[in-house]
Amino acid sequence: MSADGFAKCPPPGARADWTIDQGWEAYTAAEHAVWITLYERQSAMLPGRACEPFLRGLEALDLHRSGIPDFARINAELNRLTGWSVVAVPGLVPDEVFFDHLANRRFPAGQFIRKPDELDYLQEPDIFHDVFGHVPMLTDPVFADYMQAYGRGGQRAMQMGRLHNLARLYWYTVEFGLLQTPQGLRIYGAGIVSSRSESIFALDDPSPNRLGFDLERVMRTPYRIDDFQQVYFVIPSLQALLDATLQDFAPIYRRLARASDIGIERIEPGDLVITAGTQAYAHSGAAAQ
Ligand code: HBI
Ligand code: FE
Repeated sequence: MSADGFAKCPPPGARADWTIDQGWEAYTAAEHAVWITLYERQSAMLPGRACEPFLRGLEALDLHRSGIPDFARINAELNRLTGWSVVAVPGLVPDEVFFDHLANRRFPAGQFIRKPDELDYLQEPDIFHDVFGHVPMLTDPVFADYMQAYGRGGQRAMQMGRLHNLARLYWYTVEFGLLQTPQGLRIYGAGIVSSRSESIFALDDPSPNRLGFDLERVMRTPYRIDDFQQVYFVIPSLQALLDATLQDFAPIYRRLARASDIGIERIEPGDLVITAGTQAYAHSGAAAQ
């Protein structure tokens, strides 16, 4: 095992880059039914909540047609739109492997699907989170470039010992990001769009803070992996998000080495406050301990 808890070698049956065959023919009717249940639940609630690029991507890839999507089919369209493709992996892969795929416009997606009795709870990202949650945004040319930039930045962050800072950027954008639009706040983060309860909480609940996105501020903010977020960061546009990554991160990492983290509930003097949350949910017994 390496420091991040992963074996250095791919598991038996996986290739050197940790990819496996999707094995689409082997999914059972029960597994397809789980996809369809989740798809119908989420797609019904997302109009007016998810951003337009996500909803357009979902349509363009026709993700619901026959249950769990066949990567060969969606890759034909995804490749045509932005040059990205989806590759199957057994589960979480080591950071450097993950970054290498993203830097080459390949999104590693879990091959397995959650069980019918755990529709809302997941320890490792499955095919529904990865494909329904992440892949629609990869049809947007600007977001597609952002994900690649993140992959390229990963190697650099590891060399400089600042991976935890870069991982926060991923968390608060790719997983839990909100977008400001003329019609109001919309979701683009995969962790939100793939969750029934968080796609309501993130937009409507008075508990969390919603703050304007600032790259360095985000990199100083820890996150929670066990429950709804206590703070969401709002980007003014996908282009602004991409632009923020088109700079040398080395000076930022040097400043971060001397800066302290910002408490997860804090609102700082320089923050653009969209919602000052009550934190009622986080402080109630309902939150995970
Ligand atoms: N592997 N399959 C998979 N999916 C992820 O989202 C993922 C991963 N390995 C590492 C990782 N994410 C993160 O730790 C990095 O983004 C920092
Ligand atoms: Fe994810």
